[in-house]
Amino acid sequence: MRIDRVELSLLKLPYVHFFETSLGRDEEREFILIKICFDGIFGYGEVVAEKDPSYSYETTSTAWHVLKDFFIPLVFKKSIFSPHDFYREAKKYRGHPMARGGLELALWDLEGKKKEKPLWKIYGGVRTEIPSGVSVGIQDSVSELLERIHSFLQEGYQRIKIKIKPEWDILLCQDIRKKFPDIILQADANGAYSLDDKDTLKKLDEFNLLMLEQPFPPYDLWDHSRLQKEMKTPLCLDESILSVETARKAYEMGSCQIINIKVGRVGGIVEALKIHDFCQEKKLPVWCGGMLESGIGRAHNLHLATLPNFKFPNDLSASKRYYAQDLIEPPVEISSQGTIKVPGMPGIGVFPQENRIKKATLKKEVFKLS
Ligand code: OSB
Ligand code: MG
Repeated sequence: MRIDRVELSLLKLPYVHFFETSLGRDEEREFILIKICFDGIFGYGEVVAEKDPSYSYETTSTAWHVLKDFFIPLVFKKSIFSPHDFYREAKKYRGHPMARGGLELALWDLEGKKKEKPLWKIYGGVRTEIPSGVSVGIQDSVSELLERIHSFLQEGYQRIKIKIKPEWDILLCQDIRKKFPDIILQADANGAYSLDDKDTLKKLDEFNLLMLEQPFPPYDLWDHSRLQKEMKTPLCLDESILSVETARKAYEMGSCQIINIKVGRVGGIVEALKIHDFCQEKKLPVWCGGMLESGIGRAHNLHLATLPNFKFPNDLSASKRYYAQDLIEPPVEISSQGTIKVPGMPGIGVFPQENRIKKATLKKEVFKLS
């Protein structure tokens, strides 16, 4: 039996509230969904590349191109095709982790459905509820941000992550700590600073942050290690960690004390598991980051976050935090304790709603076994 059909769809979903980071403001998300068909079973994956090359160099257009011309032809080549086969075969191409990661996710969903097991059991997960945090973007005013934090805390989120950038950092943390002295708080700069800002960044030590995420640009492990030596607050790397190899270098250089694992950024589950295992061995805790995914990508993330070395609340929030109507049923919901239940059905364990997908689709292309 062979994989006989792969569908790529470009979707657009409006956010319920704009999302702003040091990289800019977005009102909607454009992303690619992948559906793989095999023997009457369907596997779904989500490509987290965005419309613009700001968080990463990848875009929805580059991902479409490399999927169509390079990665999809690989899955038609062999009769049995597991996610591990794909990981191995796709290694002959460089880069484009989000494109390859999205396709690998669809293969994992298929694998879980073939084996009639939820993915978390296949990955070796150890929990069925995931501690949930929320990432709160930059707002038009401090008071609006404080209000949003208040309402997310009411909903049960265990920790708040704020986005910072030069001039939206120290005073902001002072205001937040004045109003919420004891909450679990962390900050993410998405690479907005440089070593010239060292004195400002060191002032963040006053605010008892759980961690400071990605102060410097992605390709800057060395400067992160210099900063970490002078800061008490643990640094966490997001954009910088592209593979288990970069994780090892970051560890050896002392560039961070915590790693944010995003499946898309590292090119799929196989690589994410390697990073998880390496970090566990080195006693470097990890947590699961998000890219404002639809419920399909979010469900995949939930399964990954069941692994034992995921030690902090994750950027895994309820469907309604992002979208008025998610693409899946049931929607992702948060409990009053700030946790999310891991879906128990086979594969990703949630049901993509084809009518909603169709409504959000801008373009679609179907590839068949020839
Ligand atoms: O840096 O973690 C980030 C969203 C898009 C791109 C980068 C990041 C984020 C988030 C949101 O912080 C995380 C989420 O809730 O999905
Ligand atoms: Mg981040």
